[in-house]
Amino acid sequence: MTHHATGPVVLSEAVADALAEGRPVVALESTIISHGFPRPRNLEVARTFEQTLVNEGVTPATIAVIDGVPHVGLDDAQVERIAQDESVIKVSSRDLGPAMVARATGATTVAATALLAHRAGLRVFSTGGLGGVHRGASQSYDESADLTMVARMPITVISAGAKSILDIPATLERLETLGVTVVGYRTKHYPGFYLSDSGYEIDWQVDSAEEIAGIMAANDALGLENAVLVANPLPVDKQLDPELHDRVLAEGLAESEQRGIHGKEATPFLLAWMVEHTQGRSLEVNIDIAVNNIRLGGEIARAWVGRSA
Ligand code: PSU
Ligand code: MN
Repeated sequence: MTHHATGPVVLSEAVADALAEGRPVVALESTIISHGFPRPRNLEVARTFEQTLVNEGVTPATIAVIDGVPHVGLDDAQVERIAQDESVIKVSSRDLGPAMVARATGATTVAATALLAHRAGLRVFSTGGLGGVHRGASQSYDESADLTMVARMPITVISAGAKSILDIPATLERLETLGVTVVGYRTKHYPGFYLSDSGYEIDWQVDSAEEIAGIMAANDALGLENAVLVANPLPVDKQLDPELHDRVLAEGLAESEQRGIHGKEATPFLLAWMVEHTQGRSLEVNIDIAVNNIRLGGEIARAWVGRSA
């Protein structure tokens, strides 16, 4: 593969060409692949994510650190490695420097992906659920670096809200403090990841990809450098059964507290707990969430390049 470097960041040929020709590109993170979904299903899922974009004429840019080099756009062998190699580490933005020096291979979180996507010149990034403030954070101080990073990166991030394993109202308060633009796609109800509605309201509703591209342009024109967070709920008939969700999540939170799970293990532990104790139903919902966000990301990326054309 021909490589195109922007500083230390290497772009795949497909991504570099799409950018040069003004075609739409959507960034995808890789922690969701390595640490969010169980093996071996995660490889099929990673391919589905990319194919969803390709089918709509959008270039996927899956982002990861391979042997110490940050890559924007992976080839098949690199996607396989992220999905299959158990030694792949979880890399947040603060881990990028050490991972590069150690020549490590790591999957990037929302924080690290947003940073690398921005450095590569991408404007749209789809994920499943954003990291946020963990429950009990007033004691543990556990708050995802996703929040502070999206406050600093002018990129549009499509998610189904913050993961319901988190403290949602606290996360919304932090997003407000940090000056992150939050809009609901066709709703004012902030979604709850596995659930279509977290029970909390947001101020702005947008109804089209064009409207979102307009908000991006308006923020740019003002010199704002924060992300636009697009909260995209799953349709109610596709959400996880709320009763099952609440029960299994409560058990998982108690278990993680008892085992003293913390730091970067907290989110993967709770996601895996949900998969195991919902007999895999949370996994199917998580895939639907991500695909739904990737589709919308594709539409927004198209609207964005359409504006500047
Ligand atoms: N969304 C998913 N599954 C995931 C994640 C997001 O559907 O596994 C990952 C993202 O990479 C996000 C990370 O950045 O969880 C948050 O981890 P932490 O809470 O440790 O910051
Ligand atoms: Mn954390």
